[in-house]
Amino acid sequence: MGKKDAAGVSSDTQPLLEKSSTKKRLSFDLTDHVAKRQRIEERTDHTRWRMRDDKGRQSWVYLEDDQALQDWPQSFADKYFLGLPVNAPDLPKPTNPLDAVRNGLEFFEKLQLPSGHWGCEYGGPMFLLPCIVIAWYVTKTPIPWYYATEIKNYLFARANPEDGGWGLHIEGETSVFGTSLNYTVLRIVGVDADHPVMVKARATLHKMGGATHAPHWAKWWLAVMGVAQWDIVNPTPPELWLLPDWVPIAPWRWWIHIRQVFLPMSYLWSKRWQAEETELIRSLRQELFVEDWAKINWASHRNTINPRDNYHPKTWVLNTVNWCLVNIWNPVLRTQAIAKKGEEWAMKLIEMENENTDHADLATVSGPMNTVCLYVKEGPDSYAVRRHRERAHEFLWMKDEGLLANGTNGVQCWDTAFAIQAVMDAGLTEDPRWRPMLMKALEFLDDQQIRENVKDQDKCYRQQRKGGWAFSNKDQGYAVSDCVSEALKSVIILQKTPGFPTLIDDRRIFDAIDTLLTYQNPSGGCSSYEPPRAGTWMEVLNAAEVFGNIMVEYEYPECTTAVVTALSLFRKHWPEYRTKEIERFIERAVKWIKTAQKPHGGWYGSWGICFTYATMFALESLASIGETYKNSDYAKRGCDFLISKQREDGGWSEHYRACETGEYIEHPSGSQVVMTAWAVIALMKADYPNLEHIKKGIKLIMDRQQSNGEWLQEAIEGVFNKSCMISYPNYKFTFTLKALGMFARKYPNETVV
Ligand code: LAN
Repeated sequence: MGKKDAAGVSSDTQPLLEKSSTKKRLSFDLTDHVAKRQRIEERTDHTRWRMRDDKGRQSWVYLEDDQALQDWPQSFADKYFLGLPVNAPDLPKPTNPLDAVRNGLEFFEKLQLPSGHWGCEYGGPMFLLPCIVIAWYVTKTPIPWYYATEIKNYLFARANPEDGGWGLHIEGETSVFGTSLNYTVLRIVGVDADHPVMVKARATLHKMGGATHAPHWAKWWLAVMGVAQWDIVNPTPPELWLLPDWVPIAPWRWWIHIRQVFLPMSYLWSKRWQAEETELIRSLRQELFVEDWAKINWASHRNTINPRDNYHPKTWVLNTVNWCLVNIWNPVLRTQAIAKKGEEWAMKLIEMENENTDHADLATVSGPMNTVCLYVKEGPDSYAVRRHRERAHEFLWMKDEGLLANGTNGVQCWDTAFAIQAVMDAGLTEDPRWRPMLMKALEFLDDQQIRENVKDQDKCYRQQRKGGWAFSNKDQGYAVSDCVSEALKSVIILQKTPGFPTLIDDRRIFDAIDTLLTYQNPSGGCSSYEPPRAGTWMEVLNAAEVFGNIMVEYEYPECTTAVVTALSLFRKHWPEYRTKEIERFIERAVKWIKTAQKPHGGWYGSWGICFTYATMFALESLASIGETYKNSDYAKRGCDFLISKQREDGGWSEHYRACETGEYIEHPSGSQVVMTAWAVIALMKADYPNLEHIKKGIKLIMDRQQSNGEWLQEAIEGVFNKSCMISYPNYKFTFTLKALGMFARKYPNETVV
């Protein structure tokens, strides 16, 4: 890649810190940026975009220079991501599931990136791009014209065709959150207020009450911009970080994402910092509100919210706490010294996060917020700010519709682990045809294993992570129970396959196991990043309004199963290592899975939609201890639940609203390949006896495969915090392949075509 990078890559995406004249260039750009209008075009030339994969750090580069264009040709994967013709050849029509797997792999292999992983768009949430773009604006970070142009195109493409607004996520109904922030983004990237798209969006925003009706996070961003006044923002006092650790509500006990968002929020709220006033900011004050801006009683709108944004209404407890903070704590009791101490400790924690992630930060909300905090604290040219600026590129993704923000800095380790397992499930790991692809994938996971705990782990409230894997890459470095598990399984599978080297030695495998064993909760189940540090009662303090289940960790059938299956595989190969603990862990974990079954027989999914996803995992857990349809009532009821949802055409199709409501809901657009794959995998794991149901599902998956081996994108697959959906585009490859491969191996004599 080095050679390509050297060749005239647009200067705006070139790593800033590698330039000798950075300081000079930046100070020029900053004044320029404020004075001049943002340059924006109708579209960019899509043949000039390239995905740069620097050992699993992904960023999109726009080649303005013709010579660079020739030196760095567009790859198959680049074209695929951009929706350009890839001209993948037609393959012989498969007559059985295993041939369909081979065709699928033929296509999917071409999407493997140079460092050995699979990447993809990880969009869906519509509040992430605003975090990045507003942070750029208030920190006077220049926005390259080709970013501005494609951000505009993406948001235009994603505006609700009826009312012109934007929702919480791409399939969601229009909300004040989505509309107020994305409208602001469009103005920042240079779209005029009288553009028809803006006129329509503004009318919709006003119908919903305008920005005074936005949820907490939007009000916070607008206050940072100076478009709203700080009095409209419910309090986020940084002095909460000064509470002793034993205090039941102390923030270190909150879910990692909410505490990492609260951290920068609290810092800037305390400072009541606002960006330098500009023409645009003055104009937005007129555009975003229904009321006359000068006359708005900001404090009276702290709790004003449009019902569409109010998924989790604030509890009376939180409202009372907020009232006390606003009316007693802030004006009477909060001394300068306390505020200063709180701010200082919050900043220290932000700095530790930067150090631990090399300024990439946990995800796409806290990262941009931290950028602004550092800009305020250290000034525009500090190392931390410049490093944040360049790492922001790793959160952006370019596709046919334009430029969007990913939920994290990629899905590298996660999708790579599933890709390996799909090949394993089809029994093709020893086939020399797939060895180079698998070898590269193994090398990637080898490189991405986290080798050390973070510095001062206890001080910054982090969880043990040594030997683990993150969802994205090791730079981000947050080990997650199921990411560690899936990666570990894939490594063990390959390293135990004849012909593959042992890149990760036993000690490193044991490190992963040691970390995995820390994830079990007293109940037996496993959560995501850390075992829960407080009870679910903490949800009474959920201030975000738009999300559910956000304040603490919960136990999840998905995470629990991943750990169970990883430990089960591990103990087959290393029966001597921490034997008793592993045995007990598995026993207690599966017991918990049983308690989590819903009366209808399914399990609620928190990270995929919804009952179909989690039921697949739960049935796999049961199967891992030998409980299947014929000998387990739990497994039987799980299968019966899935069978009751199978559609006429053999497929399954669950709508994202199931995640919000907790009831299974059919997707109006009919069967979905990914969900069908989840359901048939579940039935096969549970040894469901009536093969006809499984065969019908397998046939649907095969029928949907294109002649070049690929599957096309259908409805959104993933979810978080109950209300926000997120895309997992590689699932249409990894889970379909897994389902077909499992079928081929389990029922080698069955035909489906
Ligand atoms: C993710 C992505 C991966 C996901 C799985 C590994 C699939 C899951 O099994 C465990 C939880 C995890 C790691 C997860 C947690 C929440 C994330 C990070 C996300 C859904 C991606 C984006 C989301 C994050 C919270 C978005 C920012 C929004 C906030 C509410 C802070």
